[in-house]
Order: sequence, then structure tokens, then C-alpha cells
Amino acid sequence: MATEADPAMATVVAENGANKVKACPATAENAGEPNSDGGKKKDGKEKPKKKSGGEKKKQDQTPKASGGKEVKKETKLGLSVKKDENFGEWYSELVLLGEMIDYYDVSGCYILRPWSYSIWETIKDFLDTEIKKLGVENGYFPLFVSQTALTREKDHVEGFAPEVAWVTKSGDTDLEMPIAVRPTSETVMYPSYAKWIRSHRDLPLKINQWNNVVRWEFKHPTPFIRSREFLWQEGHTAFATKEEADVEVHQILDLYRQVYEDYLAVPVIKGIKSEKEKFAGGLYTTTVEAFVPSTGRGIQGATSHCLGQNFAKMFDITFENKDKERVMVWQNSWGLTTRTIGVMVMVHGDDKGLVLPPKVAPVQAVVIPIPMKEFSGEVMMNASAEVVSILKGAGIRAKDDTRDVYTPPWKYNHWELKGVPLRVELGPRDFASKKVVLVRRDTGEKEAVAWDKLADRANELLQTIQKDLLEKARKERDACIEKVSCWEEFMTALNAKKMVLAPWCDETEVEEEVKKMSADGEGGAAKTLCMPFDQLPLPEGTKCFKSGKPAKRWALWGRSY
Ligand code: 87F
Repeated sequence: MATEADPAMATVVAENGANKVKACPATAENAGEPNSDGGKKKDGKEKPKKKSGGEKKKQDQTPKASGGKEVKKETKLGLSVKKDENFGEWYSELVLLGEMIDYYDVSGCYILRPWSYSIWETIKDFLDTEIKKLGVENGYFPLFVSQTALTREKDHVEGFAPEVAWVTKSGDTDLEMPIAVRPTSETVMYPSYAKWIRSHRDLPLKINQWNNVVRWEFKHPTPFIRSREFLWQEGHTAFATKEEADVEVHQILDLYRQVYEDYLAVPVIKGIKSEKEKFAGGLYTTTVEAFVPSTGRGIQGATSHCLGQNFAKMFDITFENKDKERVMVWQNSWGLTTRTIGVMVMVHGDDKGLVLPPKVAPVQAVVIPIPMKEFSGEVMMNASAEVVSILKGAGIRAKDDTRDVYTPPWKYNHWELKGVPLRVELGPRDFASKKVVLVRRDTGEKEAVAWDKLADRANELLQTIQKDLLEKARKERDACIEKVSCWEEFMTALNAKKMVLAPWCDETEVEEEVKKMSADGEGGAAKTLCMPFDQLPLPEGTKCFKSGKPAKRWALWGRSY
């Protein structure tokens, strides 16, 4: 429900002491004047990626002989940039060296390597199971949209038109009519909905598809975050009543929250989009909003829209109700994309590499045997395999790295870079005493554990890591939410890389004015991220931070991706 309490947001409010209102200068600035520090803040905007940089790094990963062979000079493996020094470069290097993506010779398109695709599969498995519990069925509609279908609903395409990619030729021959590649599938699916829905007995209709879409973005592309082709699920449902549609909007939104918080350990804030930021073709848009502390930018995590009867009107999706009247359906559409993975990387990654939450890590524990004279060959291989089998027996995704061309320290760096949550070191003394050393990727903490306690302890640690990552991210995020009551405070908070919670009159012209006045010259202007469902009390007489008019809601503002 639009008014339900969101526990995530409650924490935010409490931890930020948001009920304390700071004094604002008693000037006319409530009506909005630019602040002197308005807008020159460096905000970690990414520079274009240097493809060669990544390739060079790859060559640096020189295998190093071990086990008595002559040793060449060891080359450094790892990131050359620190997260808080150049976030953009750090991220590009990380997703490449962490083997999440590779570059491709079509700008804005990336290869998802198995390490990241596996994370997508985990998200997909969870979400797919959950939406099926809600009665949603999967289907598949074509990649192409006719011009007629695409432009049938004007509001929806308007503004998006420059991003639509068109096929105009086959071989050397011009097509009679250009065909669009789907940027989203409302216009692909709804002509069929109009055909399939006849009576109230055909409702609700709930179809989802797992697919790719193409949006020819012109802004600087960033792997996972903004690419010209991406993977997502898009759910499209039709109901007899608005009430049923409303319920589903929130059920889906909560599943999206669970993907972020329970799987990716990324805290999100649930809310409703402003009129300016909602999906223009719909009635209202709900969202889960995440935050990247390093850049001070908010990021839309996923959206669940109530489309109202807009598309029903345009596509003539009607049914005969129980009173034998022909009426229009109520529709929703909702989507979650591979952007999820990028947000997780940005939030948890560190100077050593990826930090993967255990629930999505393709490998949760990596066993690294440490060879010595008395602990080598078959003895070592068998011991390592036995430890792996203990872990696997405990339901843990485990593997060992027994490659003899790399040294243990090289392997430590490698698996740290890849973000594996637990390292299991197995040296000759450990072997002799039937122990291993467990090392946490998130904290670096080490502990010795006996083999017969390993199954339980490793599982316990994985759960702790999962929980700690979310808690840490939530604390960091909460520390970056500032409650303000006037424009001056707003700009100060924004330029200190914060999200800003401000009382707002809810007028589009005011949001446009804020956008104009908060532009930092590097493409970073503030907008509303959402109006959180969990609202602070708004005392009678509270003024809009910008217009000075009576405030209607608390809105969460920020620079964003
Ligand atoms: C780009 C080009 C053409 C977004 C576009 O959010 C059309 C569009 O309709 C467009 N970019 N959108 C909005 C998508 C709305 C909605 N569709 C189903 C979702 C979730 C899944």
C-alpha cells in the first residue's frame, strides 16, 4: 500500500536524527536563490574508459611458477586505482579484471561473462519463483515492433523516441517499413492482450518475459548501469479492478526490495515517483532507490508501474464484466534489469576488488592448498578435494584452486579480486592437525577451524558476511541522508554528496527549477528520487524547502545515475 511502513526507511530516519530541524537563515531563500557553493562539486563522474588499460592489466597476470621451479619476477595482480581516488576508473577496471564483463566492438554493448551471468541467474531464479507464486506465467514476444504499434500510445514513446533503434535494411535492400527493436514491450504485447481478453473470466492476465531490450543511449555508457542492450524481466498484467492492480504493484515492488536487500545486500528506499519522473504512459510509478556513497548519487533500482487504463484505451483492451458491460482493464508493468549487478559492485567493491554477497557469489568458498615438500602431489590434491567435499556437503558452492603455475599469494589476490566471500587456506601444518584457516573477504578476519567443524562454521560465516554487508551498506547510506528545510541547506547537503530529504509542495515547475539551479556543470543536477512511502511527520504549516508554499510531502532528492 502506498502508506505502508517501510522498515528500511524507518532506520534512515532514526539514524539521521531527522526529527531535529536545523535553523535556516531567515531570508527569502525559501523561495529559492542559488547558493554560493551551488554546483562545482566533483562528483566522481566517470571518464571515458580506456580499453587498452584493461587489456594491459590482463597481460600483467603473469603465471608464476611454483613447486620448486625457477621463479620469475612476480608481477602485481590487482587494481591500479583506488575506489575513493577515481571511482569511475576503479569501477571500469574492477568489472573487467574481476571477469564480470568484457568489452565489445559496438559502443555501449558489453559481454557478460559467466562470473556476472551467474549472479543474474541467481536473481532470476529467486524472482522467477516468487512471481510464479503470484500467478504470473512466462512467455516470449518478438524482438521487433512495427512502427504502427510502437507509436499507438503517444505519451509513452514521446521523449523516448531518440533512443529507439530501427532496422531499415535487409542486405542492400531497404525494408518497405522500418522495424523497431523493442526498448520495452508494452506495444509489442498489448495488441495480443486486446485479442486474448474478452470476458472477466480471462482476467487477471499476468505474463512476464525474461529478455533483452535495446535503448540507444547517448549518455556515457557504463557496464551494467547504462548499456545500449541489457537483460531484464518485464511483467505485464491486466486486472478487472484498480484495487487488484494496486495490490500487485506493491507485491512486486517488495520482491524488488528483496532482490536488493536479501540477495545483493544493498539497502533501498521504496517510494513513489513524482509526476515529472514517473513513466509518462502510466498512472503512477513506484520505485526502489539505491545509493552509491562514493559518488553521492542515487540510482533507480527497479520500477513497478500502475498503468491505469491508458494503454487499455489506446490498444482497446476491454472485457465484458459480470453485469455484461464492456469495460477497460487496469494494467501494470514492472521491470528489473542487470543494473542490479552494477549497483552491488559499486556499493560493496573495495580496493582489492569485488566483494560478493554470499547469496549471489558463484563460488562461496575457495580452497587454496599451500604446497610444501611434505605436503604436495597426490597428498595435497586429496586433502584439498576432501575439504571441498566437506564444504559442498554443507551446501556451499566451493572449489579448490590447485593450479601449480600460480603461487598461493597470487591466488589469494586473484580470488580477492573476484570477490569470493571465504578463502580456505590449507597448509602442511593445517593438514597435519586436520584444520584449515578461514579468511573473510569483507573484513580480512582469519580463524582456524577443525575439519569436523568446518561445515557448520563456514555456513555460519557466510550468513554473517551476508548480514554484515547489508548492515555496513545501510549505515553508510543512512549517514548520507540529510534532512533539510531550506534551499541553502539543500545545496550544502547535495554538494557534500548527500541525498536530501526535504518538505516539498509537489509541483513539477518547482522540481524543474531545482534541477536547473542545482546543475553542477558536469551533468549532475538534483531531481526527486522518490517520495518515500515511509513519511516523516509533516507538521501543520511546514513550508516547501524551495517554493515556500505549503509542503505536501517529504521528498527524497539527489543527483543520480
Ligand atoms: C525507451 C525507448 C522507448 C523506457 C524507453 O519500466 C520507450 C521506452 O517506454 C519506455 N525507455 N520506457 C519505459 C518503460 C516502462 C516499463 N516497461 C515494462 C518499465 C518496466 C517494464
